[in-house]
Amino acid sequence: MTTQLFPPDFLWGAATAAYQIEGAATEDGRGRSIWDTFSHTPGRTVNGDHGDVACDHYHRLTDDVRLMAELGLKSYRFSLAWPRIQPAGSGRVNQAGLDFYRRLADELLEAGILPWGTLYHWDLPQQLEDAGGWPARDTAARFADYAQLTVDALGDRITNWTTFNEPWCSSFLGYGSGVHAPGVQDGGASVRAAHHLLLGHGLALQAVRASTPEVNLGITLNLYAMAPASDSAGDADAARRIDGLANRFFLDPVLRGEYPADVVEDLAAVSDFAHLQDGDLATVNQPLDFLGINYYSRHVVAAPLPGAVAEPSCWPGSETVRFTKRTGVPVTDMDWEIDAPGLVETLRGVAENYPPVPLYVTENGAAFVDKLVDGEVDDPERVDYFDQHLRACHAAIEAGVPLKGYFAWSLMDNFEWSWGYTKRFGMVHVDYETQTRTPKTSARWYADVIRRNGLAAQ
Ligand code: GBH
Repeated sequence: MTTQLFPPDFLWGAATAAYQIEGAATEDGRGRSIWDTFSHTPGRTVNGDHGDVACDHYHRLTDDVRLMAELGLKSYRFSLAWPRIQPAGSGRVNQAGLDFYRRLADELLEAGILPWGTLYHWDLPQQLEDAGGWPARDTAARFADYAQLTVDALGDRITNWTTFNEPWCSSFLGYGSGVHAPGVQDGGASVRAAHHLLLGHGLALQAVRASTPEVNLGITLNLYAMAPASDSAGDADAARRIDGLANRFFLDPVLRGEYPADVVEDLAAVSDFAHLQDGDLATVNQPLDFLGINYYSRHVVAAPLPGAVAEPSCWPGSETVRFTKRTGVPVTDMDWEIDAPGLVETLRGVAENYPPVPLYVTENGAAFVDKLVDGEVDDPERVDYFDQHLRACHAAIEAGVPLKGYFAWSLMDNFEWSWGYTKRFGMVHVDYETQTRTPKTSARWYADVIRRNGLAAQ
C-alpha cells in the first residue's frame, strides 16, 4: 500500500479517563464516586483492584505532559472527575479540584497540546447515587449545573468539551448487567438511566451555551459494527435489536430528537417510557459542534436458542440474543474481534444516515499481553491494530466522511474498570509498583505517524 497522508489539520491525539489514571482518591477534598464504592466492594473487580493510586497521574501530571510532548500529540483527551469539583455532586465547589484541571490545561497548552475535556467518564458522586443515581430525573439537572460551572471556570483554556463518554455503558452496564458501578441489575432502571443521561447532555449544552458560548461541545458514543451470524431472518432480527440498543438508541435522540420506534417496542416488557416527558427529546437534540465515536469491535449476533431464559443483562428486552465469534478472526486480549472494516462501516453509517456533523474517533485501541523485557515493550500487534484502523479512517475520509481527528486509547496502561490492572491498553507501559513509564514500540510508531501526518507505505 502507498503512503496515506491525512488532511493537514487532522487532530492526532491520545485519551485517558480520570478514575483510570489519577489516583489521589481522597486528596485535596475529592468526594467519593460510585467507582470508589464499587471497586472497594469484594467481588466486583478482578483481584479487588481499585483506582486509589492507579497511575498516580494526579502527582505526575508534569512528567506525563512531557511524555505526551515527546509523542508529538496535537491533542490530549482526558476526563474531569465530578467528585473532585463538586464532592457531593451538587452545591459546594471544591476549588482545589478545578485548580488541578486548570494546571493540567495550562501545562498542555504550554507544550502545544490542545486539551480536550470530557465532563463525565463514569464517576458519579456517590451522594447522587444515594439520591437515586441516573435512573432519577434530578441527576440530569445536577449534571447540567456541574457542566456549566466547570466550563465557566475552565472554558478559557479548554475549548473542546464532551458531555458524556459512552452513555450506553453508564446505563446498561451500570444499571442493567451491573458489571460497572453502581452494579445494579434492573432493566427498567437502565432504560431510565439512559434517558436521564441523554437529557443531562441536552440540558448541559443549553446551560453551557448560555454562559460560555465560545466553546465547542459534543458527546462521545461507543458504536459497534454489527453483523448477523447467518442470513437467517432470526439472526437478522438479532442484529437489528443489538444495533438498536447499542447504536441507534443514542444516535437517534442526539442527532434527530427521537427514539427509534422499533427499539421502544423491543423494550415494551422492560419500560413503559413513562419517564419520557414532553419536550425532552427536543432538549436532547441540541446542535452539536462535533460527535465523538469510540470504536473497538464488531458484534456478531444470532437469534436466541429455543427456551433460552432471560437473565439480568446489558441488553434489556433482548437478553437472550446470542453473541458469537467468527472463526479465524483474530481477537485482542479482551477477546474482542479485530475488525477495521467495521470502523469504515460505522463512520460511513453515521455520516450517511444522520444530519451532517463533524466526527472524531475519540477512542480506538486494543489490549494485548505486553511483556517488559530489558526495559522495552515490543507490541507489534498493537502497532498493527492502530495501522489497520487508521487506514480505515483514511478510507472513510476518502469516502467523504467529515472525520477531523483520532484519539488512540490509551496514552498509558491504566485501571481497566472491572478488569482492574489485568488488561493493558496503553501505548506507554506503566509499572504499577514503581510508576515507571516506558513508551512501547507502538508509542514510537504513533509519534512517527503524527510527524508524517499519515501512514508510511507498506
Ligand atoms: C471504553 O469503553 C472506555 O471508554 C474506556 O474507559 C475503556 O478503558 C476502553 O473502552 C477499553 O475497554 O467485559 O462485561 O466487563 C468501551 C466499551 C466498556 C465495552 C467495558 C466492554 C466491558 C464489559 N467497553 N466493557 S465486560
